[in-house]
Amino acid sequence: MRLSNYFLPVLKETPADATIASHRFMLRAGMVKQDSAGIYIWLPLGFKVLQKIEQIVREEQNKAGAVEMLMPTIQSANHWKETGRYDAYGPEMLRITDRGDRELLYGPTNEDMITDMFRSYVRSYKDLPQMLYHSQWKFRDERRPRFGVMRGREFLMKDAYSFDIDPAAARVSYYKQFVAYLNTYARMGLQAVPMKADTGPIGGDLSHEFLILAETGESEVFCHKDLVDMPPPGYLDTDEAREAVFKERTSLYAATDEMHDADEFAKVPADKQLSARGIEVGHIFYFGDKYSAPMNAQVQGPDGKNHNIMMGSYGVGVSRLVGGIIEACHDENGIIWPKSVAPFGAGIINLRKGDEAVDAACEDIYAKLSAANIDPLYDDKDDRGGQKFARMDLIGLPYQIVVGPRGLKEGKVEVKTRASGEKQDMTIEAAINFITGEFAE
Ligand code: 5CA
Repeated sequence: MRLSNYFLPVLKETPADATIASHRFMLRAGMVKQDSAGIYIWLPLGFKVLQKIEQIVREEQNKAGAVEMLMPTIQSANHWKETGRYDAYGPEMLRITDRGDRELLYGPTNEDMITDMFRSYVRSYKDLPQMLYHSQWKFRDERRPRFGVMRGREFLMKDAYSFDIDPAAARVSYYKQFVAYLNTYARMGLQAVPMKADTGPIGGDLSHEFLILAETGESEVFCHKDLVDMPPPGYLDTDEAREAVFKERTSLYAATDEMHDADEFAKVPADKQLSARGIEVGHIFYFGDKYSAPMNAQVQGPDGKNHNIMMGSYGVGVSRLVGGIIEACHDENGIIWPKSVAPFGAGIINLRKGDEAVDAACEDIYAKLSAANIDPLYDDKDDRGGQKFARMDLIGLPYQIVVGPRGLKEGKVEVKTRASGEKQDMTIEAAINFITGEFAE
């Protein structure tokens, strides 16, 4: 992409109402624009990152055996009345009436709808287990939308739902998602710690939140330090292996403030006690027949009798993660994207537009990085060098290639690694090889 053709409305001033780094940088880097409280327009740069995160989540869900679908944003109130959640959900739910006075709502989650869908097709245990998911916009009329996309009113969530014949089989599904979550966040450069959690309005008795540690996190968390250093499990192909990972991670103390037990925490060796703040980037629930029982969603078992379907649901805060990753990865100059979610792989800075040799070198680099699928952003604007450097640091692409007349005379360009700040002079060929090599890892 050539910056002269792109829509990147970078702001010089720090917006006054943005108190945390991710919110400030998302506004300044032209990633989002607030349209009304907690509702954002995703500008091209922000939308690209959102899609990359969604794609990583999708690939890991598919590996876990979940099948993608799409449910609507607008739901009939009838599903929610049947499960008893219509009144229970309270003012967070945006309730809508259509022209025929039918009650609708903008979905805050989809347990009720998917249980209704599922019961209308599936009758036998032979059709189980099943795991379905979608990424879809949700609406929750939060009392205090804040921190930009971190606590929005409209937000993108990946929600998956599992359907099993009995509680033992349902736990197998839960473990699949548990492992998939650890791998999902690791691919985004994040260390997410699973913590025992309250089930809230979703319900159920087994639940974990996945939190990344950050000073600006909304939740207070307590955990065993070792959990923060454990590597992701990677792809596991047996139920036993997944259960072992679940047991390993949950044997160490980790809880959010609602579930915190000071006496249990005191048993953790003092030098391993970590109390910190965290951002909840995912939440998984096993809730058995909480929805299938009132909805009469049953299948015939091997015993010939009808059984309530045992269910779980599994949410990832896709749009929240854009902010969460920035909280974890930034410095005073701007964002430092992990390679896997960076909106462009590298930036090319032309320091002397109109200079024939510099323009030609930039075009050459642009063509070669594009051909290597690095998806470069070429700053071909007329601005001053200082402005270009500041803008490129702010938007946080992993690598920058700076092309100026002086270096070119010696056949060199400068390659900057955004994360370390390290600068190296190289030939164009070496610069292309270096960057493509970094992405091949
Ligand atoms: N139905 C279940 C799981 S599918 C559910 O709704 N879980 S949840 O309420 O915990 O939401 C799942 C994830 O969505 C949360 O972990 C969080 O990362 C994200 N999320 C929740 N509320 C918001 C919000 N207001 N703004 C941005 N992200 C949110």
